[in-house]
Amino acid sequence: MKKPLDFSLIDELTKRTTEEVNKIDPLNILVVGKTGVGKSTLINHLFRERLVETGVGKPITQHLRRISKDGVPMTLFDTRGLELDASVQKQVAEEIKEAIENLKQNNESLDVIYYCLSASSSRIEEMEIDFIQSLAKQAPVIIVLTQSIGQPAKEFKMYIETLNLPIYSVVNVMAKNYKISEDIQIDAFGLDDLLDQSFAVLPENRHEAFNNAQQVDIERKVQAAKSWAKKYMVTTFGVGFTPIPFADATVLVPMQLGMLAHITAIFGISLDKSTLIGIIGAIGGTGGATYLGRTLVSNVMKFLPGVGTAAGGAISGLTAAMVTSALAMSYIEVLAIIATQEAEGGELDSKAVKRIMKERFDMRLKRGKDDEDVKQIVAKSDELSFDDEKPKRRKWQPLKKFVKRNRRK
Ligand SMILES: Nc1nc2c(ncn2[C@@H]2O[C@H](COP(=O)(O)OP(=O)(O)O)[C@@H](O)[C@H]2O)c(=O)[nH]1
Ligand SMILES: [Mg+2]
Repeated sequence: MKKPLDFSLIDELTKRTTEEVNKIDPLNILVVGKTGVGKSTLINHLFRERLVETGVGKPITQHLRRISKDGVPMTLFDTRGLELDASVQKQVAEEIKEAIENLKQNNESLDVIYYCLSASSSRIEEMEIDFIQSLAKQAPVIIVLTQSIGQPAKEFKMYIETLNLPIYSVVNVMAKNYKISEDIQIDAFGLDDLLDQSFAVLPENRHEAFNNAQQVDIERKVQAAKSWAKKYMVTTFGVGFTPIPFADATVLVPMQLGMLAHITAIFGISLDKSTLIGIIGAIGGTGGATYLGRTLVSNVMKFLPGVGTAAGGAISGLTAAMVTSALAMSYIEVLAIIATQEAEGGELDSKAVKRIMKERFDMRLKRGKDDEDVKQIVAKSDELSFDDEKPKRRKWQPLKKFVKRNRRK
């Protein structure tokens, strides 16, 4: 009889990813603007997963809706009714004030306000000017000129800048390709600019959440994840790393899972089970930690035949760093491919994901010490070893204990 498939590693990875995302300081964004200006379109293109449709939208007051989604460390507040008469507008303003008070009571804050004006109308009312002025007292305001087309939109931006409003900036945006006729279209633009302005205005401790939620600059996600992963490997496999006998190599697997979970959270992507099965399957299978650990080790021996004998049957810090780095870097590259495809609205081919993961992983293992990322990790680790070693040594204790505790009997 066939053994039932064991997906415990995948479940563990998913669970730990959720824990990692929950550790990120969440972000609160208010999106203001009249109905039809393009708030929903903006949100759906700036952030991943088409939040407006797939997120949980809760009306918190008559004109304010709170949108959030598990796995995305961000809450959006969407307004409605601003196009109605003055009394409704006043009410919207009151409700926003109330919502901000509530956030404060929960030790949260409103981090940025996107005030949307349609560039095609090229008009800003007295009431909106007053409203922007009062909002600016609550949080930094970026004015987003939606559906911006050509010179008139640029001129509208310049006009608003002359008003000397207490805002952070004005940005021209076309969030989604705009079809004028069968063969003429205006390509989407400006979201990258809005992203830059947002990072610039957000406090440092909100950058991680914002980078997780955005889908405009995938390279930025890649850089953040890679940079964390390299630091992690330096501290884990650097000075003081105790070589682990091959037979005990499976103790690396829980650590590596923790690393992948952290990477997934920094990157900001939701992976369904089948995609994860493809990725983990590509590097050695999902059949539990022991199996994966052994496969990883036999992979090392296959690609780096010298390693086994030279290290005396043990995995040195360098070898551990090589395997783990190959795992981390190829994982991040695959996430980038998936995220790009998702942002473009394409379908994900899980077979291709599996193939790419395997290709990248094998390629990095083959490069071994010559891999650029491994070189950086080694260099950084050498730097550390010249420092005062005593306090650093203490850092390795947890890993040593961990290895001991998990050593197979
Ligand atoms: N092509 C294109 N259409 C847009 C854009 N922004 C808004 N629209 C269109 O304008 C209409 C209203 O947009 P919506 O996002 O629902 O506005 P909201 O009421 O402010 O949320 C929809 O038909 C959108 O497709 C854009 O950047 N590009
Ligand atoms: Mg809407």
